Amino acid sequence: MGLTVGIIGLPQSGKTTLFNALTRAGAQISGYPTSTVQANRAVVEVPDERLARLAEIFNPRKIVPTTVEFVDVAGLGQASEDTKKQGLSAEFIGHIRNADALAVVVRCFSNPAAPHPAGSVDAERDLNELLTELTLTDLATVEKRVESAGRKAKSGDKKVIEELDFLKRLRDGLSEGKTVADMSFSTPEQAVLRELFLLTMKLRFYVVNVSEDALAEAGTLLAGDAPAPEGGELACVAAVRARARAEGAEVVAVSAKLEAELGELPPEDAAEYLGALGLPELGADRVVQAGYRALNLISFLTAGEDEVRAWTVTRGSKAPVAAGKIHTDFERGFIRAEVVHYDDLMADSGSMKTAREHGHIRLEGKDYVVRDGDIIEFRFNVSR
Ligand SMILES: Nc1nc2c(ncn2[C@@H]2O[C@H](COP(=O)(O)OP(=O)(O)O)[C@@H](O)[C@H]2O)c(=O)[nH]1
Ligand SMILES: [Mg+2]
Repeated sequence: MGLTVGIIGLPQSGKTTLFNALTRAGAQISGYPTSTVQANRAVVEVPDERLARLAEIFNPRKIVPTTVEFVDVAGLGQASEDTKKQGLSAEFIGHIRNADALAVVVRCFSNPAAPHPAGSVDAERDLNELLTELTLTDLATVEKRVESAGRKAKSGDKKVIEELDFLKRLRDGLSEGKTVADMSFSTPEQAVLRELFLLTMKLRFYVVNVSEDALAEAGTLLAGDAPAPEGGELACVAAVRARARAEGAEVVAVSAKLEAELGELPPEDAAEYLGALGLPELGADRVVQAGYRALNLISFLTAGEDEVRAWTVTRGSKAPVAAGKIHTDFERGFIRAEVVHYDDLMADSGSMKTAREHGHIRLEGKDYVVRDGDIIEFRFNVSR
């Protein structure tokens, strides 16, 4: 485990509603912005229909999906004059410092019962405000490091002096409105940069929160290249699409309120209701999957009598690294991997015997790059 996605966004954008939809955790939804930094945390299973299919074949004692942790953090967009000068509070940063990616919730729905704090729906404005707050917070983090490095540099330590120069350059860049992505850094500088855990450097993806009625059209708009409609909810969706594409980021549309309501139904009823709305799957599932893609993760699978299970690795990982996810001994004593791809096994009617006859079961060595959907059995020897 250990993957964490921080849900951020302006007040009343639907963060907590989405969190509840994702986790069915029943966290308190506020009808008004709260002034303190609250955080809800929950671990969510990554939906993977392949597990159920494999379970039919292997009859395991248990099925174990892989997981992602979500953290819903309030606190953005409630900037007092102090926050505007100093960035977001240490408490806010503490909650998302260790997040691997940020899910940025943008409000496009209108709801008279829960008005937008700025009085109107405007994605462009909201996105600018969000990014400004994140940048100001990073600037404050860097300022603090400039001060402490400045004190240490008095000793004349060459390494500290270099670090100070770098931190000052970074500070100046950020205060001119540049982002970290706009600047370039040497390898040692990048090492210092990573330790700063800057918020604007985190991988991020966008979640557009739309009304139930606009959900299907929003999905189509996000998937294609249709021009931005003028005004209304879809214009809002198009504005988020433009921003996400400019950043090369993922974007998904959900109706958080609908999702949260569906989450309270038994799964079969929810599926039926979704079908009636003409929607293929829960938006919550798409959010989890977008997080997975944003983090550049893939799943490999293990299957046997004991369990059918999904495991997470970074795309491009080699077989021994994947083995190490299961047990460090597996990585240390890695000999080879017996691999059959899920799609091949299904093409062979789920029969390992047929897969073997068709040459679909491969023996792979330590340089094999694991693919999403590989079903792997590792051969290892711990005494080596
Ligand atoms: N109509 C509509 N209302 C929503 C939607 N998502 C959230 N809301 C409402 O907006 C208000 C704020 O939601 P909340 O999740 O507390 O926002 P947060 O401040 O970002 O955590 C609540 O009254 C929600 O019921 C949505 O998709 N559609
Ligand atoms: Mg909230």
